[in-house]
Amino acid sequence: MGETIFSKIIRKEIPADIVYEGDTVLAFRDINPQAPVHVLIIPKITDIETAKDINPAEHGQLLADMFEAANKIAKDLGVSESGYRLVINSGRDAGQEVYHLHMHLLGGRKLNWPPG
Ligand code: D5M
Repeated sequence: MGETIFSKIIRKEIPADIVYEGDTVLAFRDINPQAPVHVLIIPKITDIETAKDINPAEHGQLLADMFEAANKIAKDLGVSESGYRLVINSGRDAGQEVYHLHMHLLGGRKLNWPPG
């Protein structure tokens, strides 16, 4: 269950520009960047397809790990002070393309609101 292109990145079967790796979380640059800094932060487990599949009782530590990674990446890539956006596209109307939970970290330019 949950086999996507991101599973192959986790298994290092296809290349990715990895900026962070922990026991539970992997982060790599988006192949189609929408900002100077555009990183995808993903759980290494593959059974959370989208945000609605998150079970806080089961996944609480994993979510904390994802935010810990985001904070570190933002610092490492120089956007922690200027600001950045964390986005989870969930489902069809949000334009989710890859059904493996992922958080976008976008920064390095002034971001518009509301998003398109
Ligand atoms: O975003 C899915 C994102 O995943 C989209 O911005 C492109 C990115 N993507 C797809 N394949 C790759 C690979 N192979 N490397 C890096 N980034 C990739 P969504 O929120 O589902 O719309």
